[in-house]
Amino acid sequence: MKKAMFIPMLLALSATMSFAAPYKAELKLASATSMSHTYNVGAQYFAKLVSERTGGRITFKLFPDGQLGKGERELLEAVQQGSIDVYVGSTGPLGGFSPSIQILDIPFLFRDYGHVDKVLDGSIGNSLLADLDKVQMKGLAFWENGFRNLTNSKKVIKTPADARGLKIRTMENPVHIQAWKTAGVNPTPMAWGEVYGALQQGVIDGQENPVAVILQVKVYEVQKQLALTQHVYSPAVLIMSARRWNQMPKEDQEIVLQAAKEGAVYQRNLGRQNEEQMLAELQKNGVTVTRDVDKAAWVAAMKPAFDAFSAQFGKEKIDAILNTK
Ligand code: EAX
Repeated sequence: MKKAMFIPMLLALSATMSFAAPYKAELKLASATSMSHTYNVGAQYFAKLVSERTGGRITFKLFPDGQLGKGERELLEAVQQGSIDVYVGSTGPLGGFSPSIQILDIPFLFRDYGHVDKVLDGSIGNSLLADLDKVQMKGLAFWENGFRNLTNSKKVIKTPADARGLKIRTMENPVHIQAWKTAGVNPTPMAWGEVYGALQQGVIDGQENPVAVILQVKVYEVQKQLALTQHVYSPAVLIMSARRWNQMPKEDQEIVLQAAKEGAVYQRNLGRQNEEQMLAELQKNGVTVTRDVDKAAWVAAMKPAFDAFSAQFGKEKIDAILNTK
């Protein structure tokens, strides 16, 4: 080929090839709980997978302890607006953004962890995550908060009658609020960042959370009675802002999604495999753990809420969850 032709062809070729720099970003990942809590131990594992699989192009900076928002509702607002890139936390306030997810908050809906995994990792869970696309969020995967248990500063609690009249903090979640009302308790919805102080000052008598939160976020320092009511399963979720998600090339989106799923298995097991050890730790810190809770009495006490929300979400949807084997 004549030299005179070669140069213009090379220039034309280089002009057509895209030399865009590979996508690179450090993403802000926020939560309301401590760095030692399963959310952030899981988030470090997730971040490691993504960084390794993108050759270090995509990394994460973790902001635990509500540094970027005093409660999970505020953090979710920030993810929706795109000022936080990734949220890891409970689905408690998420119903205020995507109502369909509140079906998961119905008391005594889930039998055990096996039932939880089949529902959340199957078509029902996938559909609930897909609903988040409508509210500028990309639901990456369900992680786990756990089965919620009741703590208080006053007395041993075995039955709803023991808890009658106590002021119990709940998440900002109408299903939980209704459930506690029907159980004869005074529910006080409150952002997580305000709970420790309110318990310390005696503004509220108790709160309810999974064992991992009670230990790893030091609730035991201000609550010495723990009743293993397991009255509701509390999912967690890893959510990316749609703004950030849409910036990512497809291959990076796939890497992030796969790491979120692998992170879900790892993070769920952190709470499940260590629950007995965490309970022993709580007892060492002066907590009285009541295991012989009258479960049937709690199911009966919260049943009006269960029935009310079955009507609201549709009996067929509830049955689809109950009948998942
Ligand atoms: O997600 O607000 C709550 O009680 C949540 O369970 C806690 O922040 C962990």
